[in-house]
Amino acid sequence: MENDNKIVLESTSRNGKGVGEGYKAWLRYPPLNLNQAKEYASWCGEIVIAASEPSAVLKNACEELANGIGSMLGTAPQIGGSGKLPRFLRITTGDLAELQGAMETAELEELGEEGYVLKTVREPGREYIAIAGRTDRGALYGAFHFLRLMQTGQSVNDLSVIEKPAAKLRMIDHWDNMDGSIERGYAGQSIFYRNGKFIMDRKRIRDYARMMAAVGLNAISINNVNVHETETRLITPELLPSAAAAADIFREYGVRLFLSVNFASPIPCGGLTTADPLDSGVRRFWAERAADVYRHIPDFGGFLVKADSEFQPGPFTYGRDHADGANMLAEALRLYGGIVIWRCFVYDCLQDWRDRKTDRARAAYDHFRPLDGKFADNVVLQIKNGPMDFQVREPASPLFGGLRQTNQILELQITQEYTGQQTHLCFLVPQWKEVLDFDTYASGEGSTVAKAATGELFDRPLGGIAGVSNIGDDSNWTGHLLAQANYYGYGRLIWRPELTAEQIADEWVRITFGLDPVVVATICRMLLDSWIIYEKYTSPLGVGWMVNPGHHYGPNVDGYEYSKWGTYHYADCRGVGVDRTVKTGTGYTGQYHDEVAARFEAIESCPDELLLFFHHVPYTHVLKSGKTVIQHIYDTHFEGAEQADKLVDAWRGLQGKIDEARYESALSRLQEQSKHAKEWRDVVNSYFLRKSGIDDEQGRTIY
Ligand code: GCV
Repeated sequence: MENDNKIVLESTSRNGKGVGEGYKAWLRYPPLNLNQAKEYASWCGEIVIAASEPSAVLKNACEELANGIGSMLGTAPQIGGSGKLPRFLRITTGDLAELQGAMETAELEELGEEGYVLKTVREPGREYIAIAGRTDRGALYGAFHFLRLMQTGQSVNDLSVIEKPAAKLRMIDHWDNMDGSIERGYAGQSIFYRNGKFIMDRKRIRDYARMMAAVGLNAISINNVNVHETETRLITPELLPSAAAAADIFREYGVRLFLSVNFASPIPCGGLTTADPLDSGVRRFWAERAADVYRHIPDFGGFLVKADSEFQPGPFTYGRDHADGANMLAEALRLYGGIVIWRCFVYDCLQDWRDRKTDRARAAYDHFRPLDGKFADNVVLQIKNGPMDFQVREPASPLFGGLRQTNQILELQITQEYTGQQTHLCFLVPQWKEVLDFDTYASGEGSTVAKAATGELFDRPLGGIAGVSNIGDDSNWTGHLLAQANYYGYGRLIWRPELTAEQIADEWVRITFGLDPVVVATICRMLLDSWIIYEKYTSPLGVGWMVNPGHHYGPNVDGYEYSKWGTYHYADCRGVGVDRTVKTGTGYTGQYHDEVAARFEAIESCPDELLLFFHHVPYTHVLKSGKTVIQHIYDTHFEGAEQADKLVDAWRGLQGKIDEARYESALSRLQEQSKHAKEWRDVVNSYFLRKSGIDDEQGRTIY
């Protein structure tokens, strides 16, 4: 096989904003030390391809291996040899018959379309490491797994690995607009668009596709769910060729392309006067658009839809419900194997504070639970992890476990809208793990969100996880260098939800910064502590918000309290928190299954960290920790700001152990965080001192 696809991972960005190691992210492959290199070199002289007509995906798998190994060992293996060396790598796809006997047959049968095997096979006269998948995508993921072992310094002499992803759909949602901006983006501008057009920076998109494949992601939606005028035309002949060109790049790394669509498209794009889902002209419009999309992108994934949410159009305008809307689109896509991903982020965003019964947290469940069983088989409901909106701490959405006959996808937010906007360090994997492990009790104990989202719990044909991207055209992709860990960690976690946050952090740090034990230990600690540190100096005890409306950065305790968007904490001189109990509040706790409902309903059993999410309590209420609510607020805010300071010190301790550009770039973000954490501390503490009139027991400075 020719090296016709040679990958050169240059450290450049389209706008020339920077060059550096940051661009290479988890595809850095720096030279390895001699000891490690020796072991790997004995296996890596040759890559034998056991496939007669290697697909583009398989060719890329080989290229990744060759380039990664070449960069780490100094010599690239020969691709497409015939196994003349006593040891070699053998990449293969197909029925895996050759591994039967060496591996359990039942396990091999379970591999599915994307699983793979890494196996050291010893035969008389030759030894090889088999990197094998049923499909070329499986082999690609296997190739990246092999590289990961080398990157993290693990032995490959006796491999016997079988892996397959937990979730079928492992998706990234971009909130990129075609003018180049990114809604809730904190890492520069879009890598796809500028001034209403596709940029088609093939190299950057290709590098991005490689990064996705390396962490096992297989689907991408490339435009914002708030679909504006230009983006509405993405499904028309004017823009489809460009979308198809992007799809061509992603396809070669096993990633399917989706588009967010405007529910009202039939009006601006079809010249119709209505977008009523039951109107025959509207149905015809969508059928024609679907046919056209598939002419351009034969493996198109489907439509992602935000409807009747935050002023986006939807079926409500025509007196129809979400099932009518979603099923109409599903019918148009069905013929081609496409799906509709319909978002459940639907709520009344113009609430009135006098109305203590309306509760935004209830909204998704109230809208969608009654429709369970009414959606077509190729519709998937996309549900945000919590009932509100990606706050630093929320309980899991009761829709998980509430929908039994409906496909569902969990939506996480990788971009740090409410968690420090990539200026603050906030490693989100521990938060996501709590979500995935949350027990809904829908079918008794062990009915986790992970099982609900992957379709396992109710044996649904479709399921998965989607994450809102934190990527932009910044030279290091994520703005804050350490925010790369969130993207990486997202991919790894949703492939294998049983991985621990510690394992993922450790892996990312080794891949990104090398194996120096001090570097590994220091950065792992920083990452693993960071979510709790951020939580400490921001909004307390699960109450959320307290940010500046609009851009959502920085403290503003009453920012939403007196705004028409109505997202409340109800702090007054007596107490704080939202009563969401069935007994005296909004009744939200009743949306959970009994075991969970009972735990949240009673103050005694409600976990401290969610107390103010579920209950309105006096400042003198004593937490399980033994502290009063007010003292907890003061203590955590002082501690959090202090710990943010210590993050800077910890990073400074690594000077000289990390290349200067990456060291300096992360340092400046950490310094900014430390300054800003003090602002949070002071604003929140002063607010609650004045509201409650209760002094800090330790007499610290509160303005
Ligand atoms: C894309 C929040 C964000 C919006 C986002 C919305 C959504 O409200 O602030 O920017 O819009 O969630 O998820 O649709």
